[in-house]
Amino acid sequence: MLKTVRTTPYTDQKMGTAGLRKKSTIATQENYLENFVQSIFNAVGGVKGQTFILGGDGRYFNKTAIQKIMKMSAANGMKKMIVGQYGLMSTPTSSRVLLKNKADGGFVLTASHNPGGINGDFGIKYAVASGGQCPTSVSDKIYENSKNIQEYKILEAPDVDLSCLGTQKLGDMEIEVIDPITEYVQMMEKIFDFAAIRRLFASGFTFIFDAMNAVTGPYARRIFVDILGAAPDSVVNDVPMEDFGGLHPDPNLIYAKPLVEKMYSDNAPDMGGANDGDGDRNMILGKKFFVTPSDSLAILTDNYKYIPAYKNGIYGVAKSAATSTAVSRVAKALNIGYYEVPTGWKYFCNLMDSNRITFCGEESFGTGSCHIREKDGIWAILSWLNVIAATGKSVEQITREHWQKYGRSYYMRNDYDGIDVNVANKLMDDLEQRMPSLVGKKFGNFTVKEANPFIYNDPVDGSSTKNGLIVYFTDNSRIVYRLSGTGTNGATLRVYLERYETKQLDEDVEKMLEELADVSRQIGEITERTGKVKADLLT
Ligand code: G16
Repeated sequence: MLKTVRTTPYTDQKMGTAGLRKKSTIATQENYLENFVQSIFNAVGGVKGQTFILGGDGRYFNKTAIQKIMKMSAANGMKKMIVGQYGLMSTPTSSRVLLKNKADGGFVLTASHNPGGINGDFGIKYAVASGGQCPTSVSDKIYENSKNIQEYKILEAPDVDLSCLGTQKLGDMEIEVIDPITEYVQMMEKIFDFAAIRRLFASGFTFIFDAMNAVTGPYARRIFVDILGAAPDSVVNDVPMEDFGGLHPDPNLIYAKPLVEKMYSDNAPDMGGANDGDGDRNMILGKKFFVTPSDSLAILTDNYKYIPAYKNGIYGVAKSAATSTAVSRVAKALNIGYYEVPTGWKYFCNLMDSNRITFCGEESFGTGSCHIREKDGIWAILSWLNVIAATGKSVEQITREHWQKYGRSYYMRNDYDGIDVNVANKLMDDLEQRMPSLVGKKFGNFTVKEANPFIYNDPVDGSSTKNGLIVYFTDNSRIVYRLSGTGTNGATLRVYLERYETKQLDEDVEKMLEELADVSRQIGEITERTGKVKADLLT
């Protein structure tokens, strides 16, 4: 039976960098999810007759939310919903399924790399027909709608069984339950040289992949072990759990600690990798060796010809402004297009749709290509495996040869967490005001050459976005300041440090960037304003 439920608005449903992210305790409040979903449907002019994709990373509230969304979609006249078996689907798979079926939209229930569970976070990523996250113009409309919502529609019906593949009905809406892993595998097989990677594993190449108890566990087992022949124990933490088994599913040196320890031990495998909660982020490690996401993008771009899907050439490459400039040097050498965009994968999508770029990536452990409109964690790991299989070189060798050829961007992100939102906003506003007066000033060994807010003018739709503040120094070093758009606990100030060197110097990145980190605190007046003498997290 169709029911119209009266509701009262929540005023905090503004989407961040990628969708809505909230503490689980907030997301599970009465009508909270329902208000948000109905606001989306209202903002896009209704979903009657449309097809949507639905899945999630399996975190707490995933199961309940999926049932609610299916029933609301049916009540709003949707024609068809394609749902992942057991309600699971990674973000990259969702983008693929959306594009393949020419669907009108899609939801991935995830707070990405944020922890899960009752005391963790929940979230919703909303993708549009292009396969990418909804643009700001759409999320603004949804937010306006959410502030005035009075009612939502829902079907009163028993829960849908999502364990069996195939088609069923919910009211008048068709529900197709699919195996998302098969969908994903079919796409990867077309991109990579699976035979070469199979030979690599057969030759004794050792590997470990940490799925962090999140959505990519079953994908990794099927692809790396069952299909490519890696040893069965090379995929760990591969059962998706509602609280990720207490792990923080953010694949970086801090949160993927057990993997990092293994890769830095004497019996380290040849390569290590990890993904985040919803499978769009990745980390790459060699034996006692870490590849920064910025270098990873540059290296994959430089080696595109080894990957079958790209061997005939790539259009160009893009990175977020905060990401190191490593890939810019590769783009120049290859004579391909090069773009710098604001933080947020959605900004790459127009560039892909218009064939301006093939590869893109961000410092926040996101790498991908135009095969979909999201970043793709397993794609990145397979890319490295493919390059290793083709060149016969180790992760470290590939990276060091890259630095020799192009020089090295010593790079690090400093996060100052849990700052009062007003303090953080004022810090950024005041710094922006002070920027012109910084030019020409000397801070220790660093002299400011230029200091501007980063403004992106989209070459396709003409929209303009301001995101972050950049200070350039005369020696080609840079500091980028921006506030995170994905946190759920006060504000996080991110400070990105980069120093470019052509000589082989110290291996200790933290030491190499020590003075620049001090300079970043001085310029941003970080300690005076936040009381923090050091960053809370270095990645
Ligand atoms: C999301 C976006 C990414 C972006 C990241 C930035 O990642 O999809 O494109 O780089 O947020 O996060 P912040 O604003 O906190 O720096 P994900 O993996 O959380 O979806």
